[in-house]
Amino acid sequence: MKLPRRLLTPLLVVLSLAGCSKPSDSPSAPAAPPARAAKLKLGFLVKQAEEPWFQFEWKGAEKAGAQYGFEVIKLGVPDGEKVIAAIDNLAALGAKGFVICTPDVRLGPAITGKAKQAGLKVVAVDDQFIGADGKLMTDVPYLGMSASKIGESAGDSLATEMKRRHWPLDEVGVCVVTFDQLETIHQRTSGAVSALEAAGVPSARIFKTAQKTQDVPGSFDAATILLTQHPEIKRWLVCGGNDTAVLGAVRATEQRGLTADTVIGVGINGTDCIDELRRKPTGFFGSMLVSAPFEGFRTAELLYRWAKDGAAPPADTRTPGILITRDNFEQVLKKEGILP
Ligand code: FCA
Repeated sequence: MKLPRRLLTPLLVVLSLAGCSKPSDSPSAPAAPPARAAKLKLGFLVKQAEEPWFQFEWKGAEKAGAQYGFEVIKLGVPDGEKVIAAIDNLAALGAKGFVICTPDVRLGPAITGKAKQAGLKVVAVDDQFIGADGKLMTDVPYLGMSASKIGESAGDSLATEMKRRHWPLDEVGVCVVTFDQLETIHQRTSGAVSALEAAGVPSARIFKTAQKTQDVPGSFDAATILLTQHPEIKRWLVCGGNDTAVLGAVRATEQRGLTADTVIGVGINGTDCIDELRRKPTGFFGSMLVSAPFEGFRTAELLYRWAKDGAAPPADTRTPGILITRDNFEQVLKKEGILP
């Protein structure tokens, strides 16, 4: 009879413990069963462990681990030193590779060099490495969102909601919170801008403002500078590279007395705005949801097959996004396995 692995594992543990505890009962006793093969270990390193997006990626990776029988070592790596230390740790633990969303894409060559030395395979998730020549390192398997398309959908959603509310275009400004050092974020915000222009918003009313740090305070500060420069604008559309970029900007509009009636913000990720969408309407109208659990599952699965069977992952995999708003988020997030 073939026992499911779930049942077999505790049984083997019990058998091997029994074997160990009575080694000399009888010289003719059968040898203890061979020790259970150690699980293959894979790292999953993320730049911002505090961001729900990355916690959901970890959940997805652990689901893959449970399904295939490998161990996921989750590590937060907020800076370059932590990345290098994490790779050393993984090597010492006998891991076979890691998935990483790096804290700085320019660390690409250092990460791949160090991983090679340690015999670890690398898959990049979300933020694609930049090589010494300043170009994307397309030789490292990468999985991330379809950034331009998702940005365009965010821009389309803003334009649609603005038109539904019959906002006069000459009262509207667009606040675009950027973080151009990341190509994926650059593509998202550029996509949003193109869609807004295509929907008739004049380029002269579209204003970019750069985050210094990729978090709510970073975008709050960036947006505050912009809002201060344009006191004449009474209605704002807000977009940015992810949910935190839009959340910070919406908080900045509130600081200046603007409300859900005069601000429409659409984020990207869909994981970092759940509490916000549960609140009474705010200027944060919705978000382009991308499946973080799927990204975590798939990258871990690809790395596992590579480490175990030598099956190299595809060079570039992209994931889609869909709009969530206060009307549908509970239902969609449940369907995606993000809410229980
Ligand atoms: C980048 C952003 C994250 C998330 C991810 C898919 O790493 O910083 O918030 O959007 O891409």
